[in-house]
Amino acid sequence: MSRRFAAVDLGASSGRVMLADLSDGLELTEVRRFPNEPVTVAGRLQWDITRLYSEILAGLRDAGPVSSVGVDSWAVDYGLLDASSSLMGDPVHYRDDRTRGVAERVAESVGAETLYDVSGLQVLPFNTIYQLLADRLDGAVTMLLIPDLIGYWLTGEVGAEVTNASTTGLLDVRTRSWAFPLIERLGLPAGLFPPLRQPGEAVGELRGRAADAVGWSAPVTAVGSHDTASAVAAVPASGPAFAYISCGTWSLAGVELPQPVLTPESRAANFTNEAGIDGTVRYLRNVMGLWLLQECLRAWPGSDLRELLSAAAGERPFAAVVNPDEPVFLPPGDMPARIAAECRRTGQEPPSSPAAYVRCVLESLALGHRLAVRQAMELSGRDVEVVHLVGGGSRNELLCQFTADACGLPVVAGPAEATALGNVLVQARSAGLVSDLAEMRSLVAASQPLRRYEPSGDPQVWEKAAARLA
Ligand code: LFR
Repeated sequence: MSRRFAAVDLGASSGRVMLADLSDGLELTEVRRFPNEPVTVAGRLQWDITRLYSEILAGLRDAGPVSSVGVDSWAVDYGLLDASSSLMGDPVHYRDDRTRGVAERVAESVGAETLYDVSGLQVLPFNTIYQLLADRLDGAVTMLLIPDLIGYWLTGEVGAEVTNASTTGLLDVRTRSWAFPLIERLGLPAGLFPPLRQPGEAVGELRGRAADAVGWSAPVTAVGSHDTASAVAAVPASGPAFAYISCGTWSLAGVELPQPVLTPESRAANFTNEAGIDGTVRYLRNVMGLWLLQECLRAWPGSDLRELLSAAAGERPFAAVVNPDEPVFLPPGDMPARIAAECRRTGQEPPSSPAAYVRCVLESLALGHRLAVRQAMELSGRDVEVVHLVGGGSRNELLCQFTADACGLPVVAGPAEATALGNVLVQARSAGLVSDLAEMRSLVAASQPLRRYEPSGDPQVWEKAAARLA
């Protein structure tokens, strides 16, 4: 058996097929990277899923034969299959506004406490539960979350991988099975929800037209198919006293726990208990993340991120800060204009140049990281000595340093490709090459470049800035 594994990793702004070789340590190479550009069709923001699928096939073909393939993506979104197992339409993007008001209605009818007690999930307007209630489900026979849909097209096998299923709001946080009493109470058809599978289990064999297009076949293995679950699995921590920030389009900031935290305080702070691999709980909150920066860059065509970041380092500290999690920042659109409006609303002068906007975004995000890490520690009682910042954001030196300063804790940055690493390591474990989560993490620590940032400067200035957002 070869020691090569392929990871299909779909992010909200780009997808990639990565190849890992575990013959001698752990070597990861990028085989193919492709943009993920949502399309608005008849006023609805959608994922171009067939385009993504053809990129995946091309990437797998380029990767050459492997021992196994794993697929992960962003969470909550899904495709619906009809009675002939055809996709009923492109999956709708979680940033589409069709769920407006749905979460409030469900909280009124079922009770916010009940929902949290069943699923342990933070309320985000786009959770699958609210999307399903906003959709027309007539004719729908099966709901497949994005990685499960890709897995179905590759193998013909239907199922729901549990880490991603935990982001639907319809999985029982205690039993990790579908919450059928809640599903029925909401009037959702129970048959929509396919059997659950665990990370590490077989999905099926790459076959039919998919195998023809790829030119070889291999087993597809279920991984932590929620990208954040894979990223957390690859955090290069050596003991339990760590927090993590999986920083890309979103910053997912929290701690790893053996048990969920379902207290009223945890619900009030909108902390989530998502399923991690091996029964762990990803106790975290979504912070708006680099989306703020990505959308600024989209508004400034021709701008150069490297130049902006080095100019931002010289801008005046804390000239303006915003709460990164304001719901106005969620949809796509003119981000600088929304940041300016938010500054005015909170009595601050808006930034006056792109570099000043970038400074504002990075300081605001670091404040978001600080709050989420501190609350995760307080609400869970977990001691934290170090913050692991993984994902694409780990390449952003200014953000890493601000995060260390804001949290008052050392930040270990990297790996940038934590998600793909977590994906392949779960496959490698199923192949018997790695023993457990601890060994997976030490393999990452030993093989990937990491950089440590010590907290610097006067902690008071972050304290004061945080107070401005309170
Ligand atoms: C990160 C992520 C988050 C989820 C968001 C939407 O890529 O998966 O964990 O809340 O995207 O699906």
